[in-house]
Amino acid sequence: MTAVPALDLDPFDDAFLTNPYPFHAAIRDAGPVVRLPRYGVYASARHAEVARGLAEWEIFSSAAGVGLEDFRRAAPWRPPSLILEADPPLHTRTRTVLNRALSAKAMANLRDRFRDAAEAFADRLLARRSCDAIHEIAEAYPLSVFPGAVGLGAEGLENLLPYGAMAFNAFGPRNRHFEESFRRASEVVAWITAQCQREALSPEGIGATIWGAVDTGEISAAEAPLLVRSVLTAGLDTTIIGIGNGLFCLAANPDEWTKLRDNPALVRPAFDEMLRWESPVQTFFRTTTKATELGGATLPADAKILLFLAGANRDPRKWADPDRFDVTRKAAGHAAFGAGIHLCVGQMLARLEAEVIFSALLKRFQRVELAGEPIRKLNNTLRQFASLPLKLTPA
Ligand code: HEM
Ligand code: OVM
Repeated sequence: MTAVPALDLDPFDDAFLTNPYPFHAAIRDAGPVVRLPRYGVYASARHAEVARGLAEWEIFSSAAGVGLEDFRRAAPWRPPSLILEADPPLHTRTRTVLNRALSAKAMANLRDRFRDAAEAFADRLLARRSCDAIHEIAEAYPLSVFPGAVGLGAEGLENLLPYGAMAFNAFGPRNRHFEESFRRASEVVAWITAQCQREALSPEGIGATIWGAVDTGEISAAEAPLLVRSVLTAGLDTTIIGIGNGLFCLAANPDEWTKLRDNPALVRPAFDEMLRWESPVQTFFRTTTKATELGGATLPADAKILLFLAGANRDPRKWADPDRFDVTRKAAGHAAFGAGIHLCVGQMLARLEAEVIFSALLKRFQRVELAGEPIRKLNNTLRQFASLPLKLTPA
């Protein structure tokens, strides 16, 4: 039995978060599974092992949290998610409810509204020759449709992004990024908690559908607000970043923009390539329920393992020319939405937003180019930009 290689790396320091790809390569090349002694955890950045970690929920549990902290050793910063941070049978029951709230049928009901909003939004951009793609497109469009779809009112929406930043930083260590996002935690958490109550939500919408499952006896009145909280935590930053990173992919690869203009049917599959190439959610942890073998390594019980979704997405053992962004690539099998029983339950909503906003922009603009240096915003889990200056050329 060969020893598991130990690497003296901090996956949450600024050098790693700023440009993770050389570090992913080093981790993959060191072995299928490595140890990170700095945190006392195992890690993998290879597609095969990440896929196994995501698939085998009975061995790689989510119930001790999908961040660095083991919930059984230290109290989590908020009551655990009843879906993300749960195993069957609890997960099966809550997943059924969110599957319904975010189903194909629910998305079909949102589609016209989301498309009309994207078209009107892109029309207003037509007057512009430059913009900051993060604030003016990637944040502005989802913020104009998502809160209403959940059933939120118009007030206090400025709390949504700070809450998402906290939640995703909290999957990592209590470093500077964590502390900074938690500065105004008490007001932000209080606002989010209030919006999860039945009375705060409009009678139609994703939030109301979740509360409807209390009336059918599928979940309790204590569980409903936590499932609304899951949608508010996971449903906004992720799509904003998917769209922002996608615009970066296209601005940095102008031929790919042209290919999409020539073949609009590629827009939906191209979103998968954007997520593969510049994954919004970079990592999640699992916790072993018993001693197990993974990639030739023997992991003990109760061990945390860091799964680099974004490393799996650029593993040359899985992808030809992985660092190339190619809208015609078959990117199915990427890990950006996870895999297995926790596979992103909101992915149809994310795909809907991406399809209608990219289609609206592609119709109207001949070219989008980088007009300045993009600035990154560091988060322990999310890979994103603070600002992305674009030059816009109308068609
Ligand atoms: C699960 C990524 C959009 C709600 C996940 C997971 C990933 C992910 C990687 C798996 C977590 C795990 O295995 O531990 C993304 C990305 C998105 C996105 C990249 C956008 C591009 C959304 C949206 C919603 C949402 C729009 C809600 C409206 C959830 C929830 C889970 C989840 C509730 C937990 C599912 C479960 O544990 O069964 N997402 N997500 N996500 N996502 Fe998404
Ligand atoms: C949740 C949750 C939180 C963050 C992310 C996520 C990506 C889900 O509260 O259930 O999925």
